[in-house]
Amino acid sequence: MSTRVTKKLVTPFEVCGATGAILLVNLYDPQIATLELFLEAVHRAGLPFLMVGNKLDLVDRAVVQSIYRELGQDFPVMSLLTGENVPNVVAEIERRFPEGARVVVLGIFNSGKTSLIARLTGKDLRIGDIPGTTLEFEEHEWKGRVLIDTVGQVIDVNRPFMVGYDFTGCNTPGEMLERALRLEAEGILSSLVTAKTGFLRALELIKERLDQGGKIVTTGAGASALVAEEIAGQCYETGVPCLCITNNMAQALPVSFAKGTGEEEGGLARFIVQQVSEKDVLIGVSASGGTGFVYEAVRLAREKGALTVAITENLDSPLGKYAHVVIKSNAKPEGPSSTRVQTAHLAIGHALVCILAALRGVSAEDSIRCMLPEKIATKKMGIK
Ligand SMILES: Nc1nc2c(ncn2[C@@H]2O[C@H](COP(=O)(O)OP(=O)(O)O)[C@@H](O)[C@H]2O)c(=O)[nH]1
Ligand SMILES: [Mg+2]
Repeated sequence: MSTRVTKKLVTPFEVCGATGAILLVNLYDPQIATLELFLEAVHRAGLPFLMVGNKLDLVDRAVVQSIYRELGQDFPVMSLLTGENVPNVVAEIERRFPEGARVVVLGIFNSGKTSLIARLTGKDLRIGDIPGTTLEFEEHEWKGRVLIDTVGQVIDVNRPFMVGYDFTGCNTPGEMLERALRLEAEGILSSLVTAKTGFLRALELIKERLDQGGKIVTTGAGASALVAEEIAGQCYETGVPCLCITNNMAQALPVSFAKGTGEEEGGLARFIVQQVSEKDVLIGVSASGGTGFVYEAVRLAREKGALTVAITENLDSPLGKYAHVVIKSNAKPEGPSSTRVQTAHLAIGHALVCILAALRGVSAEDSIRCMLPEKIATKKMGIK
């Protein structure tokens, strides 16, 4: 895996002619696996670099210590929002990278790369919490140096296969199959730690809502729509009242007449929330946490008094921010590959529904009753 990822990252280093790198760590959602790959790439490229933690305002010292432990090193931490320790970090950047340096600013999305460059240069740059706000390399002059802003997800576009699995070293389809299934399984297992607290909390709160007569509504787009449908399907099979509304079938929904059904449609979010009462639970699924109608529906449902649960890989995203409870997967080492994330989300969804069923005392027989095919006598053709 490292070889491919190094290539993925080294290529842009070459393209932008970097002579140094700043690696920003989002202390609130560090995504250690991705950081390790960034680190490895920087080392392989032989670039002098400085790692800096940002968003110190959102975490306590114990979290910082555990990130140090996981990454095997200490580094300065700051908050670009409150300004805490920023002057020291700026001085360190100046010391580490001499005049004439071309410094590439790396880090996952939302770690504050653009915010740091804006802070240093005093420029008014486009900053946002939606993944993909910065999409191109952008150069900014700063005290005789050049700071290069990057995308949180750096991909070697010269490679034919930029999503999915890394088949480096696999010679046969059989080996590829083994690699693929192992990667999928790893994605599920590495989600255990990040998902557990949110999962248990969500379970408890959802059970409460169901006991009080509420229902579950699930939503998502694209592959996450499939996850949302699967959760709803499993709910049905275990006797939990559940509805799934995604943008896939939205053309058939009343909302399509008036408001549109795209991922960015507020009308779709409002339509979903119309079906959610304050007694209900809305589960929003989004790998990135940045799918428009999904996080907006969650925000509105929460306003309405419903319980809102997010299943996402990215805690530091609009969906992560708006949901009462976040079940965070940790399946994605890097890149836009979403196979592992979807698989992990499916596993989390299955676990959620099955554990709920177990806690509510649903027996195998009850469940089979929900699944039994049943024919209903119907009128004969032509008889009115
Ligand atoms: N709480 C908090 N938010 C921050 C901090 N620094 C940046 N942000 C916010 O994080 C989001 C992402 O920032 P941005 O600079 O666009 O990140 P990038 O994707 O790495 O370029 C924005 O909403 C910023 O306002 C910080 O220190 N604390
Ligand atoms: Mg940016």
